[in-house]
Amino acid sequence: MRLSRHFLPVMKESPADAQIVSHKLMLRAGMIRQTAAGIYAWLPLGHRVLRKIEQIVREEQDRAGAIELLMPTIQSADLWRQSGRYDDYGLEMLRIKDRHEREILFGPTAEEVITAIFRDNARSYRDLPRTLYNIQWKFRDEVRPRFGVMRGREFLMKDAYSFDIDEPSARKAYNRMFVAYLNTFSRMGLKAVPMRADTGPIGGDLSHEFIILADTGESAVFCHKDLVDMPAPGDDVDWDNLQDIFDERTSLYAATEEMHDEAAFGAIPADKQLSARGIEVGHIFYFGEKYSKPMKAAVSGPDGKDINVHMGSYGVGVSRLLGAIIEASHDENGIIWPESVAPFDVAVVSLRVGDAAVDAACEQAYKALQKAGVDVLYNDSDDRPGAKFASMDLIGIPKQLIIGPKGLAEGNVELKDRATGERQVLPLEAALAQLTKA
Ligand code: 5CA
Repeated sequence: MRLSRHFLPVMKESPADAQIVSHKLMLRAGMIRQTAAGIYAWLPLGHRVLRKIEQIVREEQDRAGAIELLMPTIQSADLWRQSGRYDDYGLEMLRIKDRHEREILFGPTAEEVITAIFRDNARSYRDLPRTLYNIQWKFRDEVRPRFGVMRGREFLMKDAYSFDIDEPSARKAYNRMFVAYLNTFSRMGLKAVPMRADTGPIGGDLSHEFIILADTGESAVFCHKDLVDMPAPGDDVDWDNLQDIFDERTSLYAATEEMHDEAAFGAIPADKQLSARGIEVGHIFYFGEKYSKPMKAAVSGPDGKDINVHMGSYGVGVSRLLGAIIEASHDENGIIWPESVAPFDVAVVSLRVGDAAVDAACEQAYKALQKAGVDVLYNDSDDRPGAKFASMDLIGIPKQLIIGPKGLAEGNVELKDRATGERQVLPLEAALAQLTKA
């Protein structure tokens, strides 16, 4: 992508209406623009990162055996009457009437829709177990939308739903999502701690929130320090037998404010007690027959008798994750993207556009990197070098390949690492060899 043809409206100053660093940086880096309270347009740079995050979430769902589908954003109120949640859900639900005065709504979550789909299309115990997921926009009319994409009204969520014959089988599905979540967040460079959580309007009695520790987090959380640095399990696990991993991760104390037990927390050795603030990036629930019973989602068992399916639901805040990653990874100059979610892998920065040697070297680098499958942003704008450095640091591309007339005269370019600030001076070929090695 050539910057001269891109749409990247970066801002020098911090916008006054943004309170936390991730919101400020997303606005300054030209990633999002608010179009109404809690509603954002995703500009090209933000959209690229959103897609990368979504893809990691998707790959880890697939690995855990979940199957992707796509449900609509608009749902019928009738379905919510079947589960009994229509009146209970309250003001957060955006209720709409169509031209025939029929009641519809913009989905805040999709338990009802998926339960109806499963009910109407699954017949027997042989259709179980299944976990279905989609990545779709949700709307919640939050009282106080704030902190940019962290608490939006419209936001992108991955929501998965599991269907099982009984509770032991449903717990296996829960454990699979539990492990998939640890792997998902770890691939984004995040340390997520699973914590016992309140189930709120979704229901059920088993639930974990996945929390990223950050001072700007909206929830107060309490946990054993050893949980924070536990590495993710990885994909080399037996997906049907994850109980040991689940037990290992849940035996140490970890709870959100609503579930906090001061006595149990006090029993942890004092130097291991961690009381912090956190960002909820995922939330998983097991609620058994809460929806299947009122909505009559049953399958015939081996003996021909109907059995209500046991269900769980599993959410990831895909758009919220952009904010969470930036909160966890930035410095005074801007965002530091982990390579896995960076909008581009490399920025080629020309220090003198119009200089024949510089232009030729930049073109050569740009083409070679593109050919090697590297996502590259070619900064061929006519900004001054200082402004270019500042904007490339601000948008957080992991590697900057800086090409100027002085260096080239000596046969060199500069390769800068955004995270460490480390700079190497080396011939272009050597720099390209480093950037294209797998
Ligand atoms: N049906 C369940 C699981 S699919 C559910 O809706 N769970 S939830 O309410 O906890 O939402 C799932 C995730 O969406 C949360 O963990 C959070 O990361 C994200 N989320 C929730 N509300 C918002 C919001 N207003 N803005 C951005 N992300 C949000």
